[in-house]
Amino acid sequence: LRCESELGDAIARGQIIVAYQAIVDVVSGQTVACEALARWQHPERGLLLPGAFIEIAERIDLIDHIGERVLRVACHEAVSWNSLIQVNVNLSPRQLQRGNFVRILAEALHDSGLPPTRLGIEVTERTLLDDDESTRRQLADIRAMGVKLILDDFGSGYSSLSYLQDIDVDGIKIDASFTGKLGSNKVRAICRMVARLAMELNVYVVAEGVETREQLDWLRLNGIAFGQGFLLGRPTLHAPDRQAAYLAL
Ligand code: G
Ligand code: G
Ligand code: MN
Ligand code: NA
Repeated sequence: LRCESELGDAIARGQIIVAYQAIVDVVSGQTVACEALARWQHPERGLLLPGAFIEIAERIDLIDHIGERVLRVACHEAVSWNSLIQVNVNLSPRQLQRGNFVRILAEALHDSGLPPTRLGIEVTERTLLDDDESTRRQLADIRAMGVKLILDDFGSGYSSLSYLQDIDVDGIKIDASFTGKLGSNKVRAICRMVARLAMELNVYVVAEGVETREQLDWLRLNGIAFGQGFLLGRPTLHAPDRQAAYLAL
């Protein structure tokens, strides 16, 4: 595929850019954090979403480079924003297999001047599947630096609960597939259970994929403090708005 050979050059040519999507306090509407999302500014095909290239990048072993690029750009841009919100970067499992991620992270923080406490790393259950000593140590090292660790897509895998038992995290993100089905009694029960679990573990919860007013109201009334989704803000190529337009007073 032409895409594959172009992807290597894309990184070198600075065509991998970063969009930011707000993570919002569902009560106040204030943006408290954001998620950095890779975009490929393709010279002919326009702005490409991760669905068009992240899987390819993982397959042909370029995800380390893209991940490092997104990390560096996100740190560099976030340090110049007026607001001091946290910026979360996604980590692909491959990036931990190399064993040098903690050094890359330290460099990105040092070179940008972003305080570690303003950075979050989102890991999925896929990252934790190869449950080896090296993975655990690197995740512990990330937290020891003061960087937040967030379990992404929570509930979508096979052993969400056992991962929570095994590793220490600062936050969890409820997968958008649950948020989209809050009309179901079962899904509401699951989400209330996750809110309770998070409270007892002293971690914060973000519901992903918030698209409707009804979903937002339900989260607010059921102790899920934060939301992310098109209702609260689309990914943008600049700093996210301080206040979700939807909830602006
Ligand atoms: O922006 P969009 O919603 O299309 O992103 C789709 C998915 O691609 C997200 O769920 C996210 O996990 C993944 N993704 C986006 N940017 C990155 C990145 O920089 N690194 C990795 N590993 N995944 C990313
Ligand atoms: O890391 P993760 O793959 O969960 O990233 C979230 C992805 O979901 C982003 O690529 C973003 O563009 C997408 N997304 C964000 N908000 C919404 C939403 O409200 N609805 C839908 N369908 N997708 C969303
Ligand atoms: Mn994510
Ligand atoms: Na997610």
